Amino acid sequence: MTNSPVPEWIKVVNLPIKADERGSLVIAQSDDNVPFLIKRAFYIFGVQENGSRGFHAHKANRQLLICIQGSSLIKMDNGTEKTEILLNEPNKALLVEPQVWHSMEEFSKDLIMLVLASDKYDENDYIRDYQQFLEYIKQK
Ligand code: T46
Repeated sequence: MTNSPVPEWIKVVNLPIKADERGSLVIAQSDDNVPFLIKRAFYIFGVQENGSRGFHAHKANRQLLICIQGSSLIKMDNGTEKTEILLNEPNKALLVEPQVWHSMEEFSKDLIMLVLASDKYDENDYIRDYQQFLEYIKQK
């Protein structure tokens, strides 16, 4: 599944890299390669090998996930279809849209995952129960 074609409801963005003898620089810019205004950034590190996080959906918040170091298999479920994308390049970004149940799994030990978000943190934006998620999207 990991290398199968990306379904149309999933967007993978290859962020531009500027590389020279000093090293590499990757650019993420609102309304350019990030399709929302970035209001928040957070990152995840110090994970257990093969560990996982997430297992929720957002009501409105949009996010771009980037494994700037290491790798993780991102599993997504829109209530009808499920898919998974391996993030394993520091410039490969995955757009996780609202109302998509997602989990980040199979962490490499050296993982550093950067997340750019369209909204400030609001716990009321989270749906953390899968049955409630299915009910929520049915009402939409
Ligand atoms: C997501 C995936 C990709 C805050 O107080 N502010 C924040 O901005 C964030 C992101 C989290 N928190 C608190 C909420 C929890 O008490 O930090 C704790 C850990 O958050 P959570 O269990 O939601 O972490 P993950 O890794 O399961 O999910 C995170 C994001 O929360 C979520 O939006 O989509 O990364």
